Amino acid sequence: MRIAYLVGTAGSGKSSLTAAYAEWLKQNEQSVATVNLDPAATVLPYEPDVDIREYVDYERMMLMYGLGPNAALVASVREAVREIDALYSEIMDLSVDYVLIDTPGQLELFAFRKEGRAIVKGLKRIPSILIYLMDPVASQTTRLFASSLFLATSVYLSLNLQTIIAISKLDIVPKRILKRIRRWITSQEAVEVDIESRNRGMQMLITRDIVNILHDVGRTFPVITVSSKTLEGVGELHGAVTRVVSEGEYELR
Ligand SMILES: Nc1nc2c(ncn2[C@@H]2O[C@H](COP(=O)(O)OP(=O)(O)OP(=O)(O)O)[C@@H](O)[C@H]2O)c(=O)[nH]1
Ligand SMILES: [Mg+2]
Repeated sequence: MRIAYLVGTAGSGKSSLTAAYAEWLKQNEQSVATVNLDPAATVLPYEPDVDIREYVDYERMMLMYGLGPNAALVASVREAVREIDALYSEIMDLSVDYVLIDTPGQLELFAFRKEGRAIVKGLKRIPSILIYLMDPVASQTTRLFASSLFLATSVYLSLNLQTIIAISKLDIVPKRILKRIRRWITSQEAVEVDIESRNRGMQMLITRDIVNILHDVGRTFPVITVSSKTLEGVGELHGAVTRVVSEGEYELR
């Protein structure tokens, strides 16, 4: 059994890719289960096999404790963490090859708070990796790209799981933009030239410094472009998942 967490900013395509990747695995005769970790999800593009909403009631959290939407999310995930052993058993009982875990829209809730880390740690007995969804629409200038790379690296530092970057929405984003983002990830020289020609002053210096520091890390992440609508790139993503999983794991401390 292997776990892939799908993590990314709000609307980056986590739930869609969970559905698409699960469909692709089924088409290719692999056993797969999907897990929804978003307590506030109302409609999902897949039928989750394991669902955090069975463990916690997000609406009740809001009403009972007078919480706002984000505080109620934090409280809900905290409550679910108390049930981590039950969650682990439920996943193990599915006895599938691949478990795809769709994480909450609020990236910081899962990636940077102790509740998210506690879930990853609680399920760490199962070899786990991270698929970081990079939204190409939110990465198309050099400055946005630097922010995206920074965020992907931050998630990696926080969760300490082997990471694959999946650039989403391949079918709707112009090919030239996707090509440019891939080039920025693979060639430090290319990204530096573009940063210097497209920015000025402090913005240019900060963007260049961030990319200089993070480029070597970013290059170690496999980068795949995928469409959850057409399934283009999903086979390549699976190839990267099996490769990365066989390379071993990191310890979450
Ligand atoms: N055309 C196209 N649309 C996509 C793709 N992936 C996601 N979308 C659309 O982008 C929007 C957001 O997708 P979701 O899968 O809900 O994104 P998410 O990251 O789960 O969103 P939150 O959980 O709310 O943060 C939806 O309208 C999807 O239909 C894709 O590959 N192609
Ligand atoms: Mg979602």
